[in-house]
Amino acid sequence: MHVDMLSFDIRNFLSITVFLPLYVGASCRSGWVEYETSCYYFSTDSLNWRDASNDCRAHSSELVIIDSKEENAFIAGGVNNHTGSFWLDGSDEFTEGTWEWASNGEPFGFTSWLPHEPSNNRHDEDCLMTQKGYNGKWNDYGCSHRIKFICEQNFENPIIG
Ligand SMILES: [Ca+2]
Ligand SMILES: [Ca+2]
Repeated sequence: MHVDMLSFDIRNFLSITVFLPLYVGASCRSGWVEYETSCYYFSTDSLNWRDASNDCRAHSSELVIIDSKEENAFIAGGVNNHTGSFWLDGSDEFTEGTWEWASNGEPFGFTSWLPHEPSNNRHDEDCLMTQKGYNGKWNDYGCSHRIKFICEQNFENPIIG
């Protein structure tokens, strides 16, 4: 009886200390960061905006859509932990000056433009980016530049197919 009780306690101990941490850590894939209802990936490689968008889709995600001041602060924090510039999902390539989130066609709600942006410099800046030092502010930039990018996988609106 004493031995049975002991083995039962060990099983409980194992289930709590071994399986619980695995379960808690299972919601985002390795290398992705969880915030609210999404997992985010800060790329290490640099691609143009279209290739970056396709790379996110190949990993069941989209370039990041920033819906709120809080989400923007989270992204700004991540960007400040890296170097370089990062593509976001925003674009005005369909109608110049009308910014939308490309993956769902929704117009911008929350915005966080740098002063004097969007500038559409040289009439050739249709893609949204941010970078370390911008402190969460956004810039429009030429889509063919190769920079890093941020993917978002939203649990509430999962990408199908
Ligand atoms: Ca533009
Ligand atoms: Ca600009």
